[in-house]
Order: sequence, then structure tokens, then C-alpha cells
Amino acid sequence: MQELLALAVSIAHDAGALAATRRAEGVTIAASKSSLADIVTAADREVEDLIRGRLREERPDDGFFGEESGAEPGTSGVTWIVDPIDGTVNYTYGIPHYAVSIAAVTGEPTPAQWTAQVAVVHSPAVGETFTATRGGGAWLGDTPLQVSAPTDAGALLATGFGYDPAQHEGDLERVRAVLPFARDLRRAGAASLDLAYVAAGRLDGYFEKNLQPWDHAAGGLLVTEAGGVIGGEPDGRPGREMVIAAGEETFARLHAAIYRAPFIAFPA
Ligand code: LIP
Repeated sequence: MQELLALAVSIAHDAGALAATRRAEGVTIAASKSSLADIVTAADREVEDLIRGRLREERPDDGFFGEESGAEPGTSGVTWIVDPIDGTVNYTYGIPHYAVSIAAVTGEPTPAQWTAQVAVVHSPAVGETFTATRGGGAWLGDTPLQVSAPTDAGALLATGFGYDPAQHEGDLERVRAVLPFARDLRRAGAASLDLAYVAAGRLDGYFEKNLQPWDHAAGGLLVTEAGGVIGGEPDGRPGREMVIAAGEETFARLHAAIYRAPFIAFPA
């Protein structure tokens, strides 16, 4: 586990340095995906190529599942779930809030079936690296992370709005449903950092619909290793239908507000 973590941190730092260099040189949009707003830059592709190449070199039998270059099964039982630049729109606009997100999972590489073993979320613009290993806790550098406890002041919540405008009415309904117990809401634009901030106690909770597996694979382990809960739908697991992350009490309130029903935890 520690070897996998050390490799993931080393690769994330090199990938983050490349992303920052390309950002400083000027970013070009290479294509749009699910909608005109859902963009991919040349840097996204170049950074994922770096990550994929390093992993192929160091761990040739592992599987890979990346946002920009797709999936390739392995034979070792370990699959790397990678978002080379999470917060692509921020990155393109020059907003210094984006991350390299790398997770190593075992089992089938789908959110409903994988078991996350190692997680790294690296924020190049800020110089912060969040890490976790299964059973080994979550860390920011050498500082252990712990999710927040509720306060009478209300919960500082974060969310995101999908690239598909047709989803936005539902997004706003969910915001209306949770605001009664929120102190405020943040929409920062990078799911992996929203999850890392929940793990660090910088946010009290996060929820978002339509996330891709690579958006939450690493951040989800940060949250659970920091004493929090990651779930959503379908079947109470985080998935495209919904990702919810928070400390236990705030999680239950978020789930009840969003689904107007109590949350039944799935078996760990
Ligand atoms: C983004 C997420 C963000 C979400 C965006 C997009 P990308 O990932 O990090 O939370 O609101 O719609 O999915 O596309 O920057 O890798």
C-alpha cells in the first residue's frame, strides 16, 4: 500500500507540475465532449498521457481508467482511476482551483463494485497534496484529516452543476432542499477538491449529481478515511445518480433533504 501511495504521489506531483507549466504558457481547448461547456484541453490529454505512461512503466500489469483516454483492464487486480485535471473549466479560465486526482482500486473498476485502496488529490496551484490509504487514515502532508462535526451555525455545504443545462432545474431543487440547514453554499468547480475539503473539515458536506467515476474515486477514500461517509445513489453507493459526502450526522441530513427519506447505510 505504501509503495502504491508513494508512486501515486510522485506521479501526481509531476503531473501537477506539467499542468501548471502548460497553464502558464496558455491553455488551448482541444475539444468539447457531452456539451459545448464540457471541454477538454490539450493539457488534460498531455497530463493524462504522462500519468498513464509512468504507471505503465512502473506497474505494467495494473488496469487504467482515465477521463481522457478511457479504460484498459489489467491482470494484477489493481486499477488506477485518474482525472488528470479535475476542474477543467477553472483551469481553462485561469482560476487556480484544479487538481490531479489519482486512485488505486481493487475489484471491478466501477463505483458500485470497487474498493479504493490508495488516493491522492494534488492541488498544484496551492501546493497541497491530500492522501489516504485504506485503513491508514487521510492526510494533508503530515497532518491527519478529520471531517467536521455539526454546529448550531449551520453547515457549510458545496455542490456542483452539471454541464447539461437540462439538469440545472434539478440541481437548483436540491440546493433549495438543503439550504434550510446550511450556513452557506460553495460551488468551487472541482469535485475532487470539494471531497478533499470535506475530509479536511474545510467543508461540512458536499453533494453533486452526474459526477464521473474519476471525479470522486480518490476524494471518496479521503472522506471515509477522515471519518466521514461517502454515498449517494444507486443503492446508497456514490455514482452518476448522486454523490453525497459529509460527517455522519450531516450526511444523513443531506440525504434526507435530497431524497426526503432517511439514508440506509450500505454495508462498508
Ligand atoms: C468537473 C467536476 C465538478 C463538476 C463539473 C465537472 P472535470 O470535472 O470536478 O465538480 O461540477 O461539472 O464534472 O470535468 O473538470 O474533470
